[in-house]
Amino acid sequence: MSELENGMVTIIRAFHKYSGHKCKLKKAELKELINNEMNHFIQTLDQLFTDLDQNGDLEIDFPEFITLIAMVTSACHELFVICTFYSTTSFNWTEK
Ligand SMILES: [Ca+2]
Repeated sequence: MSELENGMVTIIRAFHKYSGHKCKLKKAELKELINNEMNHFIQTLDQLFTDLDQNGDLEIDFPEFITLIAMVTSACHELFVICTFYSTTSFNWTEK
């Protein structure tokens, strides 16, 4: 498998590691997943859980979970692009 395909499998495995056979994450399970697997990217949970739970069943199914992964990956990509830009230019933070 390619590196990208391996990444997709890793996301699926992480979801099922915490959701188990029911394929849905309760808030405590999502908190455990974030604390153990994404603690460098996500610090708060309460509002995030409400925003992710699109159907309001107080659980996070895989489509709702993959929305979280897409949002965090997109934010990381934007940060990566900004960091790459500033590390490859002679930008001076003290210039006005
Ligand atoms: Ca839900």
